[in-house]
Amino acid sequence: MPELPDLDNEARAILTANDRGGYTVPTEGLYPYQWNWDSAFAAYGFSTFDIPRAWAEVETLFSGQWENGMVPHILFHRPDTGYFPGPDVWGTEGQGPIASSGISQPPVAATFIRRIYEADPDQGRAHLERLVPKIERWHRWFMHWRSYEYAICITHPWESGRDNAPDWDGAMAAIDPGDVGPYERRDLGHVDPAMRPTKEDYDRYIWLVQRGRRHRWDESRLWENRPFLVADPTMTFVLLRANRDLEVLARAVGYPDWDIYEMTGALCQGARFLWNQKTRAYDAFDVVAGKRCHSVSNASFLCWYGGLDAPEALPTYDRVMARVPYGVPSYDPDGAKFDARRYWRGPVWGMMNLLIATGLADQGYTDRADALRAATAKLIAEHGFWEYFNPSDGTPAGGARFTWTAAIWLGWASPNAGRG
Ligand code: 2M8
Repeated sequence: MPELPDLDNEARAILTANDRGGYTVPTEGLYPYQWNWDSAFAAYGFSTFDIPRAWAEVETLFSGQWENGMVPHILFHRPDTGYFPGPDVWGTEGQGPIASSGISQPPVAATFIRRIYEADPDQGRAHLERLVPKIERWHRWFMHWRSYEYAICITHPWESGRDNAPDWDGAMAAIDPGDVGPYERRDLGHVDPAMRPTKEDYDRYIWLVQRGRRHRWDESRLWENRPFLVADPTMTFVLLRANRDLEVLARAVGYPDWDIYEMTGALCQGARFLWNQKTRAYDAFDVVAGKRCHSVSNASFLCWYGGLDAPEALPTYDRVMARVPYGVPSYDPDGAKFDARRYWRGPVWGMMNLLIATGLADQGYTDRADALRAATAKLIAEHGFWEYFNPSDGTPAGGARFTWTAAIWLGWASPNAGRG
């Protein structure tokens, strides 16, 4: 195992190497653009050694905000043929100031902006004054266009960030992508197909993009007869926490807006709606089919991060963690769909671990939070800064030299980091 201080240097070198000037790509080759939540993690990583660069990252992210308040999940700053689907497929021209996708991603940004701000409030103030109204408009967009029973929904699996999670299997199976037409995937040129979503998944991903494009990404038109609408624990808990952080940021710059507080209250109600008494875990809800998805995932354990004390979810967490040496698996190892290598259907993701451990620590479940931090540090120290890992034996998977893995090392997992 390399000396830990070397890993700090390596993590900083990864962020610097993935820096494309004002924004950071998740990894060279596989993901050549700016992704929304990756970028917030990148900013968090940069804030441990270069605060101005951290602010530049989030400023660039919000420079892509649409007129309607949405902050897209990908900003296509510079053309790159190595990724599919690119801007030509999304067809969002005229919607935003920068070529982009037509959907969003979990809004972790406000939470990391708060951390960057608190690291140096004087330096951050001017940035906050610009960013707070933009964050508020984005959060409001979720409440307006993505809310069901005050839980936050996704309209495309890519919107959740947990692309091929079993949560969406039922909703995806109900889509007939027969008329999707031919297309060429690029991800399989970078990564072993056993670690990526299947063709059945991709047909539906692209079919949903084509539908958005046909409706010119007009949310009111898209809302009618939605073929895919699932209330997502990731979105709901992440927005709940982000909105509480927005309250703090708004107060810091004297931006009083009672709607922000109302959103928090509504989201608390939405969070409770996601509890599944059968699986004894917080769960996704398929709005189109009108039923719970019965999926125990790593997003189920974001309840504490969302601010719920949720002791009712601890036994399920303990059961899942006892099944693998490297938690938190992205899907229940006791579930029939568990696949230790395939992306969001089993592998462990360091950035999700940071969020889960942050919540556990907040709620006073300190032993579990410390154990998760130690396990994540061990995984990275033994295997490197990979995109995700096999939870059964730690084998690395996906892209190498990955931005968010390096970022969470610097901010949290490294023995030299402040507590996350
Ligand atoms: C993955 O998603 C993209 C599509 O957005 C892909 O597979 O092409 C997900 O892991 C997502 O959460 C992440 O933001 C993105 C970039 O790291 O990759």
